[in-house]
Amino acid sequence: MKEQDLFPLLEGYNNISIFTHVRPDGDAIGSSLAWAKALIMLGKNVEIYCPDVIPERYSFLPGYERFQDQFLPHKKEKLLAFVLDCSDLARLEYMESQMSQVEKIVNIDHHITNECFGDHNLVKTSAAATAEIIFQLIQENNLELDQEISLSLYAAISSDTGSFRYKNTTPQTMRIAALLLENGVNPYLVSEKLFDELSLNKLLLLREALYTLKVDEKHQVAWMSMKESTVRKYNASPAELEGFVNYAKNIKNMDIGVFFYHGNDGETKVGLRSKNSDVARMASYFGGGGHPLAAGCTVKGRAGQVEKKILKIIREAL
Ligand SMILES: [Mn+2]
Repeated sequence: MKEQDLFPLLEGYNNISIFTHVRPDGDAIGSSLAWAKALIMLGKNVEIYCPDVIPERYSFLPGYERFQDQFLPHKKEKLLAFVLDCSDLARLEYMESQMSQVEKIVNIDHHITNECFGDHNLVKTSAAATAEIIFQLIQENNLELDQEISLSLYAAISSDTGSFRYKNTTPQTMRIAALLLENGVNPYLVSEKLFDELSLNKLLLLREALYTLKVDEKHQVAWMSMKESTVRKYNASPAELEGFVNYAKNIKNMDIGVFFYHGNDGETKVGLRSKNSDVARMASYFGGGGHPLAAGCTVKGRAGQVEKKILKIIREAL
């Protein structure tokens, strides 16, 4: 699908649903809010769905309160769905099964592992963030790019590029960011909210995580873990663990950082980050995916056993 093909498609629908992935990041949230606002300004009825709680740190984004975690469409209405920033429909967790109520799915994403599950697929792996593709959609179709949309897009791109520091940051990323700044975005507000501000809970959880830090200097892997019960002890949400894996990855002479989150349901969510190795490939052994340098998977089994299994694959792959 090309950007210009979008408009004829939109003309056939008044009701549009936007979906994004579980454990939503800044790109998932910002892209959804920006695209929703653009469609609302076209006169569409738009709902936004995410099978998870939206972290409070994103509450500065206009429309934050619009996210819903239950998809209950009116049966009679013809529905067009946009699925944003999802490499596959399983990322919508329990909402995946409800997608049968949708007439057409448009899949917009930048993950290299994207399965092209949509009726229309706009997948650009060269884009640093899904928000870059949304920006292009808005521009190519001459839609209005107001200050609210600009803020959401800027936050999304800023989030997926680690504040324009990661390898995915391209000259095009900077050109788009420059245009968004010209539209009145305050870059300090975004970096303060996304990167500097810490809740006390997050800091206390980080202290717990750092106690578990282990390193394998030979294989240049460092890992940390946390149990769901620890998160509950602080009355916190697992979303507060976002970014912890980077502390392991960032250690000098380490290549790969791993974070294990052991849920009470016997499932471990594994976050993988790397400086140089393809961790998406490692995650794919366990049915996961992501980007070469940032990936994840979910593995069933006893906590200790899961950790051993994952570390074994990493050591063998290196
Ligand atoms: Mn993204």
